[in-house]
Amino acid sequence: MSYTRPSICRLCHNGCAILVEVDNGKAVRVVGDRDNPVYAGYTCLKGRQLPLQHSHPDRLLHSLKRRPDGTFQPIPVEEAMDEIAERLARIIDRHGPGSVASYTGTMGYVGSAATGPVAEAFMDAIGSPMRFTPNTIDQPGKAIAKALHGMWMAPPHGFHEPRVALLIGANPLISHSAGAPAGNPRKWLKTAIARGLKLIVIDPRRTETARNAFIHLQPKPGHDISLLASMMRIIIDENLYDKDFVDDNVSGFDELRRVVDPFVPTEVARQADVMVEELIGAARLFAAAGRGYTIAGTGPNMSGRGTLLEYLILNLEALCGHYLRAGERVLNSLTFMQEQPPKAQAIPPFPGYGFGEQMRVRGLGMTLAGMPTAAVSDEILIDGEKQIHALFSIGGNPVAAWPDQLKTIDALNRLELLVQTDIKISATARLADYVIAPKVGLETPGISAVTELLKLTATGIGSAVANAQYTPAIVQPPDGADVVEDWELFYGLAQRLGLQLTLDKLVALPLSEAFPLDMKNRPTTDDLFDLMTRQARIPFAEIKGHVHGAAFTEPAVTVAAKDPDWPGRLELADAQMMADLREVAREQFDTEISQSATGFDFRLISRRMLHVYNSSARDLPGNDEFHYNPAFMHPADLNQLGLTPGDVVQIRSERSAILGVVQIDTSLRQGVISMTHAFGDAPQYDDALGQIGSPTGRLSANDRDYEPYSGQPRMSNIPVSVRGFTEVALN
Ligand SMILES: Nc1nc2c(c(=O)[nH]1)N[C@H]1C(S)=C(S)[C@@H](COP(=O)(O)OP(=O)(O)OC[C@H]3O[C@@H](n4cnc5c(=O)[nH]c(N)nc54)[C@H](O)[C@@H]3O)O[C@H]1N2
Ligand SMILES: Nc1nc2c(c(=O)[nH]1)N[C@H]1C(S)=C(S)[C@@H](COP(=O)(O)OP(=O)(O)OC[C@H]3O[C@@H](n4cnc5c(=O)[nH]c(N)nc54)[C@H](O)[C@@H]3O)O[C@H]1N2
Ligand code: SF4
Ligand SMILES: [Mo]
Repeated sequence: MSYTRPSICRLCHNGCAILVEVDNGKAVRVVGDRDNPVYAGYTCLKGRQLPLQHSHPDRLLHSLKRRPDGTFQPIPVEEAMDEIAERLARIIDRHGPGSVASYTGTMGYVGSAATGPVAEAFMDAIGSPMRFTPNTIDQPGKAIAKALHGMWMAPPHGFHEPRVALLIGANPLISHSAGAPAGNPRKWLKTAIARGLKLIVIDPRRTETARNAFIHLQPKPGHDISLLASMMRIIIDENLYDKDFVDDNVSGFDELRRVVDPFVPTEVARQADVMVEELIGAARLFAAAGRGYTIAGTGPNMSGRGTLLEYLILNLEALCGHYLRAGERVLNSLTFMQEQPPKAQAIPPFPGYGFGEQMRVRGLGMTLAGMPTAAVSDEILIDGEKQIHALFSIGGNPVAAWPDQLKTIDALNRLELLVQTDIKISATARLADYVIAPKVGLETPGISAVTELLKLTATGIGSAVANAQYTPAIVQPPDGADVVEDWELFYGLAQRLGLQLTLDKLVALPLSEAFPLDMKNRPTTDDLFDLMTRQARIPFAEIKGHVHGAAFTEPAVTVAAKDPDWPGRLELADAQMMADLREVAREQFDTEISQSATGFDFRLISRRMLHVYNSSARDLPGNDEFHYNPAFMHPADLNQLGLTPGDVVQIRSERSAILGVVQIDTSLRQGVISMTHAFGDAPQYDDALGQIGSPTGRLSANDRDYEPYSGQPRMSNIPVSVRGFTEVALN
């Protein structure tokens, strides 16, 4: 029997509306769903390959248990849960609940909206605060800076008729992330530009996105903070800022002007190696536009001082008054959740770090971005109280994605218990005591909540228009498979440990009500969605009624006027941020934290490739060109080193070294190497780099050059040396 069903792609956070052709119970074809108003038929290469992911020969259809000799044996999932529960009880008994940690990775959120909340409920029930996510090794400065700056109680302009967009190290045409709304990024950008949007891009690489820019600044990496500070200096001195907005809603203006004083455009431009006319032009264009947004992506957030970077972005947005005002309509209100009614006034600053649970290392602790993931390996390796002895890694891949790979591997090997949920034997699964085989995308019901919640992280990301969709499971797992949803692992363990789970989140956002789960009769995923959406703005039943998804802009949501005598103001000059900015001026504008070692002539920067999603989708046919992650370099640099495309090089940082296969990229500036992360495996697999690539995370040290608030180490703009390497024969 053959039929076609609408669904949601859950391979990445873009949440495309798709049509799935099912033949004999198997998904055989995926195309974009033209009946969804937001996606209008859009998909990418990865989504169209979903059927291949489901039927992939390497896909795990049974859970695995590691034997003492390191090999795996299949184990029925219920039996695996019996054993894990027993071992967990012993660990908690001996070391306390805080010795159990969870890491919910990208697929723990993107893959299913139910995973995160149930994992959190489990950690609540055992009483451990040690919960980690990729957020603190991604763009943690966004959440922390918002607290230090204060928040506008209505949305920013964002995608609402922008006249200008400043994208700093973000490449939405490939990442479907920072800079363009959920949907078809290329089409959106093209349409916006046709309507008069001026795009400004700051990126050391002339990216797919930068090719559409009105102004592209192509600086050395790591100069974003000085460029932003200089732009603000120009905007203030030329009186280009939004004076009414600043007078009414902002404090710290004079202090900010004093602190940006050293960022003289000619000097900043010289250090960053851009033309001063372009820097001044970008500042003028940005401020004169009236409406718009600024957003930074992963690159600059990983290049040192991410919180300061994000703080300056908020300052620039406030100076230019890029916020919706009283009477304006909000087009992207949440659907699966209620929000505070929008109001044209500011919430003053509140603490963003320095509260809650503390780690034992580097003075790190809880922040508004979450707990510092970059410090987990230390917390496993350092003996004593508060040491982590058990880790649940759910839809994440620490060996591939965490900074300081060698330390991560040491740490995972030291654990008494490592449980990994994974669709394949990933680099992390290889080290696990138990690998739990999950259901994947089309085998599970889904809601598009992850996509819509993204807008809460910053301006210029997430949905432009409220869009919501529900999908039932479209296909059953393959015959004979013994697979569960990720959340069912935690439910099963809680049952065995006699714990009561209470659901109080939608994805990662707190609900105002908590729902105890029935611990006798296992709820369905749909039951969980029902509970999580009790407070939805659009009733869940109504969302379900639109099988292709729909835009829910009615009833209209409008921004209310400021309360009389409201005192709240956005803060431009947080004392700590201004101290940090003064230090950048002293460092001569490069976010150098330690440049002790010499001989590191290149900077390794991050980038994403369309056919992979971190370490997911790497094994799909996808892009025929590269199954590994090339070390892209400028042809002149290759020439100078006497290298030709396809050569193997050794890339060495102060911390460690990896191999790379060089390829030409004329879109790069000289002196940088651009590589995608989350490829490769542990060192003993390095020789396979032609097939599996190399892990750039090995080049980061987690205890040097780290961001003081989130603990995020340098993961882009890493000083490295490059030399030819002949010991590996590629086949
Ligand atoms: N196809 C695909 N899509 C993805 C992912 C994927 O792996 N593949 N990953 C997803 C994830 S987890 C995330 S967080 C998002 C990230 O989404 P983005 O932030 O858009 O990620 P990138 O495409 O890597 O873009 C980062 C850019 O920063 C530039 N850059 C590097 N260092 C610097 C610097 O110091 N300064 C400046 N100005 N630029 C710099 C790089 O050249 C690159 O163009 O993408 C998501 N989407
Ligand atoms: N050097 C460097 N390091 C980086 C970055 C960088 O730019 N440079 N980017 C950082 C960023 S932004 C992020 S978000 C992190 C990502 O960090 P992680 O989230 O830890 O890494 P992923 O590779 O996304 O892990 C996804 C895992 O889930 C598995 N998987 C796939 N589908 C499913 C499913 O349906 N269910 C389950 N249970 N598992 C599934 C995959 O096989 C893989 O093992 O990496 C960070 N690391
Ligand atoms: S952009 Fe993301 S959600 Fe859309 S088809 Fe590609 S992988 Fe799926
Ligand atoms: Mo990310």
